[in-house]
Amino acid sequence: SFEGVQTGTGTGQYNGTVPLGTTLSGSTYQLVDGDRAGHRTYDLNQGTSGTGTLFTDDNDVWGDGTQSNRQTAGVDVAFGAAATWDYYKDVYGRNGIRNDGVAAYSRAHYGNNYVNAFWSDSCFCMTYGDGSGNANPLTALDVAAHEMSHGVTSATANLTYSGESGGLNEATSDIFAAAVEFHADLAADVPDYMVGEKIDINGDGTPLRYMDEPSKDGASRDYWSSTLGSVDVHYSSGPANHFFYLLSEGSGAKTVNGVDYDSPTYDGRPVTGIGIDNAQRIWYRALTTYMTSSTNYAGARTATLQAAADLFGAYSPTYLAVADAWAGINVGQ
Ligand code: ASN
Ligand code: ZN
Repeated sequence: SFEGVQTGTGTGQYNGTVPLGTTLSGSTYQLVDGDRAGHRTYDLNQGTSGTGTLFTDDNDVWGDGTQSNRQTAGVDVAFGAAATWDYYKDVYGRNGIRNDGVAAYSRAHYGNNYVNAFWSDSCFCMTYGDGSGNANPLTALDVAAHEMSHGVTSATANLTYSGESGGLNEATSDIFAAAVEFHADLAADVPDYMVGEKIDINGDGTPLRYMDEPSKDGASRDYWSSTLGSVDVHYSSGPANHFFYLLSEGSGAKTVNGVDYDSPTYDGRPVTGIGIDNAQRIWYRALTTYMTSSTNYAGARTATLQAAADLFGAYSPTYLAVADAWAGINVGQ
């Protein structure tokens, strides 16, 4: 074969067997995605700084689905970055996290027993731990999409990471994590309205967060209240995640892709869903056009109504559904 952009094949722990953008340099394939601005994926080899070593391979067949194969985590995070890049490109015409055509990079195998993943503006990179016992890596598609979307939020509304704006920042990452799952539509990771359902972070098979009824995690809020800004941003995200679920699928009992949801509303009044395709467009336009660093829940309502008016018309059924979904979480009723 020729030097340059290649399409490899990888088997991840969570994503199944997926195509990978790779680059052939001499006789060695590198996990460098030439189709997506050269996004690079590194093996930190349990280190906690620098970039470790670039993942390389001699036959462009990567990972085997087991965590003991070091490439497996690399496959999942490289695919997650590619799927998220493609989501923003395909749905919004966004050319990378900053819309400047520049790729971030990914680092897998961070530290030991590190049960988290994170985005960093300073390195413009994503980092993934291997989880408890280095056996449950935080490398699933929704985790990658969540972290990469923190970069998009930083580059756009730049929602301050505390108080109500912090909850909206976290919710934005959860919303696009779900949207990326639906866009990628993997057989191995069937799209859902849960976050972290593949990584068994609680050790009992439950997800990290639920969007239909966030309080099912035992900590997240379902509804806005005046004390919302004083809880951790991963819990004050709950009402906005709940808004997004209500707007997408509507209130009450519903089965989506085999998962049963039962989403309540604050005052018991029903909300009719508009579908996730329209709901995600409204959130994206609100985030990138109207929200600012200090936007709170009331401001997010205004921003999404403006976005819905732009996209679907003021007082259109879609616009009115946005108002109903905010009322469903006790905002602006
Ligand atoms: N995984 C977490 C998040 O993206 C990391 C953090 O709390 N900063 O929110
Ligand atoms: Zn986050």
